[in-house]
Amino acid sequence: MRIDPRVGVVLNLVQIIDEGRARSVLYEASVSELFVPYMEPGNGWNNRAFIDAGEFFAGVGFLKPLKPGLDCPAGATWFDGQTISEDGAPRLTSRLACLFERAPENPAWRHLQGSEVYGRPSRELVLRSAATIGNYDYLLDWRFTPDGALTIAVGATGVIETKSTTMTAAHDAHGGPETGQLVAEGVIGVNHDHYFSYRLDFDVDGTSNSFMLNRMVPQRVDNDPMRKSIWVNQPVVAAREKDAILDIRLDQPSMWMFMNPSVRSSFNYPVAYEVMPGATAKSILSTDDPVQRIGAFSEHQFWVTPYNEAERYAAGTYPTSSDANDGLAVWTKANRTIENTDIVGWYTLGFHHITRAEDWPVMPTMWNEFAIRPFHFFNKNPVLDLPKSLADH
Ligand SMILES: [Cu+2]
Repeated sequence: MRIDPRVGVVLNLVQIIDEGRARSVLYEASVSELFVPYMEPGNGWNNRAFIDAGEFFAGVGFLKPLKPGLDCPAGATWFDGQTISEDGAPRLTSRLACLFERAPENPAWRHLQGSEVYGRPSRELVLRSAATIGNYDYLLDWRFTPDGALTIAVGATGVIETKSTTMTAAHDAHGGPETGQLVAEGVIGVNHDHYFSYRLDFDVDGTSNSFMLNRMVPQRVDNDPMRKSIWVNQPVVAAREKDAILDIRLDQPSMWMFMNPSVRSSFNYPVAYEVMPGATAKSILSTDDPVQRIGAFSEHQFWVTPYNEAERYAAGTYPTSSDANDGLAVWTKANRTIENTDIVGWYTLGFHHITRAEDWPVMPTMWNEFAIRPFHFFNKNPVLDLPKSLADH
């Protein structure tokens, strides 16, 4: 793990020790960019569409120090990090990330057999940092569990952006301003979105990986008095970038997997890691909106690109005053091949935010998350033999 002045915590060489053998999952993973457009036109507001990592890292630093006992347990392991001062000199800042273990009081598995309940308690290793960008605070978690899953979570808190008004009450249930909500007398919380692009450079048991959609397709059943339909799985390997620009579709379900076609499980499946999307938002702004052109990564939930050293930031390397000629939406127009090579996944975690009175004067932390987990990576449940009690850990 390292702390980067632009994108914060970067995980490097994420591996699992599997029966004494180190197996690679991710070469590198981090936040890549943030995009927070406000929904208020007019002078003083029409420029409020923040590309937070690319615009604000210089001189300030993306992460801010964590507070023991509030952000992380006092006994956590703490990490200092370098940021850049305005004259370009490195500056050491304490407690920019913390690492701690917690017992979520959930069984890793359990089963009632006869009159006996068998099972193992789970635990979590949490790597946490906090970004304060202007008015907002974001808690940024990487949560490892012994079953090989990694949950990536964003907790949004802090103070919402507001504008003043002469209003002291909404006109009626449907009324009030269209571009926000009255959250206190004379205070409007302005509507906006939050988008986080996560860059996930998978190396599942090696660098040459493919991206596979395992589609669930309905099928009619003939000549069966009990059934008329089932669904079957139909795996498709994405050959090019445009085959892997994705959004969750409830009516066309599929599982998204990074797999290594050359490494097989005991049952001859390619070893894989699944990306498990969470609830998310995608931008509904016009694609010709100048701010949306720069934050164009927010148009989709998932993208896959071939590894390119120069492609690290979803809105481009220099987003400030950019003419939108760099970033995910531009790179993927080339529709490069992504099969059996070094590939990178880009997940957009987003949410629309219509503010409410409860978000004032400071917003209760709201968590959004997604996860990755092994799929035919192990040959059986990897947490069968966890210690029987947390005290044995
Ligand atoms: Cu918000």
